Amino acid sequence: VPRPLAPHQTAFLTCVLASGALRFGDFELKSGRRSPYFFNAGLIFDGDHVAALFDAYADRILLEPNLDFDVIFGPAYKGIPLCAGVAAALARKGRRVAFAYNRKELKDHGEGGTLVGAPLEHRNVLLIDDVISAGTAIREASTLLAARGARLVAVCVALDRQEVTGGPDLPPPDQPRVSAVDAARRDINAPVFSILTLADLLQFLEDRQHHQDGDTIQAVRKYRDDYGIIL
Ligand code: OMP
Repeated sequence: VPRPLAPHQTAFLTCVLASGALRFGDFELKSGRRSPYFFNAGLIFDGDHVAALFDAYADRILLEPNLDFDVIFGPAYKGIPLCAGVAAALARKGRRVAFAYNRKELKDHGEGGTLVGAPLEHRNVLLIDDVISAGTAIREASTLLAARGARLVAVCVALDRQEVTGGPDLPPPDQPRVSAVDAARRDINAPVFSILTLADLLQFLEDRQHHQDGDTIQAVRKYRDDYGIIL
């Protein structure tokens, strides 16, 4: 049953399409899968687009019930502007939280650590990231947080690609499909939620079919059928 997209989802889609961060074509993913769509959050660099992106994260986070966190953590590099921007957007909406991020390179002088921003030990932390496919990126970030004594409360990503576990080969038809997000959720022991899922994206493309060419929609549908969790 199709459900209408929420205002923050429509705002996010408008932003990622206008900025060119969401593209259709032929892309190779980290997993080796070839995808007809790709979300590159690094292409959202205009002030108005990035403001819309931060607001969309903040609105989605505020929709999540019983989310008890005091720090937003953004893994380097793309998570660095994200955690600051989303913390600022949340403050404007009346929710005050701190932010922190990591450095990828080790510093042997100055502040001496690989973390910048709010202290994480014994703090309730919300991890934010751009995309989840296989869950590798959020597993790595969760390991880093655990090493710092942080309590990971939840993960918020912009786009959940809703993929099955496994590599580039098509999942064997005779075996049950395992959702990569569910597997990651179990490993990190925290819920994962998103601004937009692949199902939402497909619904949006289908609803405004006169704007999007039919071949693109077909290709995204085929990708969902090939590598998606059963919806
Ligand atoms: P996983 O680590 O497999 O969950 O994939 C997430 C990462 O894949 C992102 O942080 C990106 O580095 C990259 N990625 C995108 O940025 N956009 C996409 O649409 C797909 C991927 C990807 O390679 O799967």
